[in-house]
Amino acid sequence: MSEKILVIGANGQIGTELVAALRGVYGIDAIIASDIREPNYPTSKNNGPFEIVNVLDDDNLRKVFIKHQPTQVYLLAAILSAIGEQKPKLAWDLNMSGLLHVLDLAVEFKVAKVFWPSSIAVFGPHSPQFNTPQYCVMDPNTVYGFSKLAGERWCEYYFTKYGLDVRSLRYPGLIGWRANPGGGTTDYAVQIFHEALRNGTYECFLSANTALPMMYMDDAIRATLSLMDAPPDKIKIRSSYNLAGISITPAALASEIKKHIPDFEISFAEHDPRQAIADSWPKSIDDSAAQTDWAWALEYDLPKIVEDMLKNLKSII
Ligand code: AKB
Repeated sequence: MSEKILVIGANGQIGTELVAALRGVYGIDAIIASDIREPNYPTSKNNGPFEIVNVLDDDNLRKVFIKHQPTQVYLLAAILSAIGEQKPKLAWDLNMSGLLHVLDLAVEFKVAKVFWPSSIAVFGPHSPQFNTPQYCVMDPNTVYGFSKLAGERWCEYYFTKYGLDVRSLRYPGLIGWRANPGGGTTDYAVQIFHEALRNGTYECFLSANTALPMMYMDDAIRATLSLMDAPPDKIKIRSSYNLAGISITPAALASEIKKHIPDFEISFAEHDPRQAIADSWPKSIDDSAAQTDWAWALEYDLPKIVEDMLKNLKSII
């Protein structure tokens, strides 16, 4: 069967990279990129079919499904943790209604596979902080976090009730050079590279020893494609899989950057609201279920991430 893959939220940090990766696998015309705005990162690889899509507008979304009859849908449009706290109702509405619109249309149009990203934000202050297991107490206290947790329950429900093949990953903070993150708590881990190269200094909004699970974008894209390629019987978890990455603090990231830019200086802001969000999240994650079920294996450690980020960013900054 020839694939038609609709990527909703294609202009974001993940979408930009995912569209390029999918076009590399399936061909340019098989991937329909879509977003609420025209693309921000018009790289040559990303040029191809594009639609303006507002996931809150059911009619608009339906027209795109009718026109392209997608065989797979990746729904990436979301409001992240930090912006979600500034616009709680909008974050809930976009993250929840957007998902439900897509799940309903996917059932109606008999879409073969759906991908929807969850996050480490589904965990909360009473979840185990170290090596956080797949199943444990979950009491997220951000709108983003509990919208993702509710979304996971909906995904599992659509799989069980309607047989929809929906798959999901709990992404850690993602570090990539091709596109910037927008409005998350882990954004510092991308900003730090830009500022180190531009100014040689960076004021971090999280404290020096705030450990969070982080992953290089190349690993995140590979995880996404291998989850989506796995035979359905290998996908034992239909809510969302833990994905660990590596546990990184701002201090450790800065000291690795200093190995390449010896004059780089980091300072730390006091009283940033994102600190409380970071403190409520796990410091490290157990992703043994992903390793067992669909053979997940991480490639990028901290030195490799820093080397690759600096090499690539230098060529575009
Ligand atoms: C955020 O910081 O909000 C996101 C996430 C961890 O899901 N990057």
